[in-house]
Amino acid sequence: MYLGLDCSTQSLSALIIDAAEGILVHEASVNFEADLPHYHTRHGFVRGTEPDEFFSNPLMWLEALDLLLEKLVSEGAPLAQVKAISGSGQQHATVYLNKHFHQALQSLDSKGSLVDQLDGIFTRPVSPIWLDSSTVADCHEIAEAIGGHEVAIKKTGSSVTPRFSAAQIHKHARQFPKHWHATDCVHLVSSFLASILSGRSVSIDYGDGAGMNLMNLSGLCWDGQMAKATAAGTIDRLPDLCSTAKVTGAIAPYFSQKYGFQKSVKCAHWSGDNPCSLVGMGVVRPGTWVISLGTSFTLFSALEQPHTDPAGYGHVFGNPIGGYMALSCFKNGALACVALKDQLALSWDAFEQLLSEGSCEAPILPYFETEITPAAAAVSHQDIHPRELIDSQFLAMRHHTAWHGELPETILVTGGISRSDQVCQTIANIFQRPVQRLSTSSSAALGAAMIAAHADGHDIDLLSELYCQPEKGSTIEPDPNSFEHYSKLKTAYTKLLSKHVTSPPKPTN
Ligand code: XUL
Repeated sequence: MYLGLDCSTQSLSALIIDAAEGILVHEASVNFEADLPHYHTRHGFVRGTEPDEFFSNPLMWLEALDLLLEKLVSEGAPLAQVKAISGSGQQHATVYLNKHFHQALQSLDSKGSLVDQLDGIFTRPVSPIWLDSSTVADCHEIAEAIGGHEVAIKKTGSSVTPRFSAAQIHKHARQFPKHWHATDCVHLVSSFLASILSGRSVSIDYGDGAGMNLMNLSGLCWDGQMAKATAAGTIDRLPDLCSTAKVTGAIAPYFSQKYGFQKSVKCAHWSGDNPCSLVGMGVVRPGTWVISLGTSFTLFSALEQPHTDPAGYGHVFGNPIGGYMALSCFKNGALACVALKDQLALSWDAFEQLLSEGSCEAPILPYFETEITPAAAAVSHQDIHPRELIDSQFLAMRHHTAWHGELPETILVTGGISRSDQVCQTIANIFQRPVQRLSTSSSAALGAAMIAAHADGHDIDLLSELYCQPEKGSTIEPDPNSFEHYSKLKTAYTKLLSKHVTSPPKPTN
């Protein structure tokens, strides 16, 4: 059996698969806001004092890990039969660790908790997360130092991007030089939690490493010029890079003694949530697009060779199984839907009902928060109809993902909001392609479990066949009668965009 963990913005989840039987054995989750209220988060994060600053507390992730494993034990999950573990983390967020980190990991005592034993390892009590876009000035400085965004796009697959790790590190080193000086090591959420499980500092994988603006895509190594432009000493503070489905070693004794894992359980590297979802959706080979409808909405596809977005908003990451993936990320995803639902005091059922009745005559700019694709300020919306929001979100997605290339035959959807039939129909109509749901909505955790199985010798194509089949009868066909209506709305959206977003779009956000 194989365990996949997923540390997303809002929760830490576990999924166990039995790869020999091709079945899903157990699922459990800890919700940061509801289950760990003493971290005072809303949706798993807190806001900083500056506009567009978003943080999470890395201790919260550690406490969630103990809590989740306790939960799995109390629910009778077969932890003793797990052979390998991998995981997925929200991308880009950085964890700042001091020199005690290494020793602390080696001397963990299973009688204590992770939080009690590891609260002294950080040089920074918070981690800036992917929602943070308070680093625009830092991006300008980095871009200027390297000779422009085009250089970053060519080297790293992305323009210098505010939510990416390099900009976060630049800002931290600028604001708190002493704390930066005391920092021995910078990890991502994925490599940080992989290190905790392994009992030693492990590598960052190519999938998530590519979301830092620090990894040279073609060389699969840290880029000296990017690191130098980020902050003095960045390169010395970065762990090594490595391919994902490779074993880091055996699980730390803390976990085998406390939660009943075998001592021999293998830990594989973790990756970012989007690279893991690519695996969990069974699209590690080019030709299919996935739309993931989580906290952010993302559209991604596998690539054989890096292929970048000329507008500077899209990204290229590593594919955990080899090769690359293309991704566009819309910050105003599920959070915008929640904001409107709350504003109108609706239940999800009522929201869905209104979607089925309403029509959108003119698109809006669907930015309840500062948007990243395209870089745009929040817009204040009062009394809009859910149909106007949903149509506009997917018109925007269609517009900003043209660089991914030819439309695929089918689009796969995943994530919480994909449970809405109305949303899936809207995607089918706007892209004029059939949309299919897979049977799991936890594609990142499933992808992590599949990576663990693959690292232990299972064939990835076979695993995809076993676990990544569309739900029976889930295909939603596009309505050909909607084509004209959405063609008009697409033109209207492009006009609206050109009025509000300075053109040409600047690759800074
Ligand atoms: C991708 C991105 C988000 C986070 C959210 O670039 O920023 O999808 O990974 O989990």
